[in-house]
Amino acid sequence: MKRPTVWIPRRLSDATLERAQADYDCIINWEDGLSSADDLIAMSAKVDAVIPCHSEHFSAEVAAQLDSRLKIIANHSVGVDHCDLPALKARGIAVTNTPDVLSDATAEIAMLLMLGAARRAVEGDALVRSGNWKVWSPSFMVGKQVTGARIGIIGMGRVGRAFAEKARGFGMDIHYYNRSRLDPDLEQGATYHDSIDSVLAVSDFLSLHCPATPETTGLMNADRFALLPDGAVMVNTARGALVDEAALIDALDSGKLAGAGLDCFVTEPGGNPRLSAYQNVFMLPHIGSATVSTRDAMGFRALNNLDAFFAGQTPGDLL
Ligand code: 8YV
Repeated sequence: MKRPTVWIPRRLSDATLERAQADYDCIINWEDGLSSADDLIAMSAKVDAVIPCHSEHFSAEVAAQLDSRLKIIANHSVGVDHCDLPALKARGIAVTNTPDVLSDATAEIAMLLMLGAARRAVEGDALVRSGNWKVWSPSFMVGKQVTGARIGIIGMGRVGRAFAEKARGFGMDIHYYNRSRLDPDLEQGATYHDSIDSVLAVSDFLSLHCPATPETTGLMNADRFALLPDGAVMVNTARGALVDEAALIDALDSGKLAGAGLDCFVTEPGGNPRLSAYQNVFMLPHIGSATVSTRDAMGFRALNNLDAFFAGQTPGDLL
């Protein structure tokens, strides 16, 4: 039987590409550039499957124009807000994602951002690096301690729970909002709040871990920032769409927020140039899952889904 043809539009890990090429006829975008909607549509006539990242947008408009040859979109991501699932389903195209395997890497980046924002890492690094560190004083660069502080987590899925585990190790008092309360074995003593507003009121630190959906877009708006304790620190490793960036900047200007740690932005790639002026904002370019072991695990999980699909089975991560 002829091997299925798989399009890999981004430069996945070496181990992933090696395995993909061993098992499939692959078309690999070695240049790693972004693909336009027209590219996605054109490629769909040449391949049976695609392994995209969150950077390839399968909108309803694209879905309607995909060639019927394309049978499965095996995402190399846990988030699938770049895929219009109902539209793809209507076209009979299977869609999978890669949950679990990136939870720890993403939680580590959330921890880094939280500590960096709390302890003024951008400011301190710039001072030493520029050669302008001329004085030291006990009243100098005093930050905010996480130990014993309250952390509010919005979205207690896999990444939210991995982050909670790390925050627990730092002695934080964990509060969370989730659509449904977790079982005690998953909750691990964290305090459940049945509304976002309620968890915000106790969030000395806040970390966002929910998917971007029409319901969560702009979740952190001016009204919500106002509910935080004064001098809170917000971390976002989920999706830029969750935060109204103009409201975030207002909250930084007013001192409502002492700082923020951001791995994702409304505009990606690129970020928000207005935020560059704020040394109390620690920013990274969407690298939450960017570790060698996690990239391999994501690629392998996507390939496992493809293998199951082409073996006539239901892929483990079918959405
Ligand atoms: C990935 C992510 O780097 O998995 C996700 O949803 O946002 C990131 O961790 C990216 O999507 C890779 O495709």
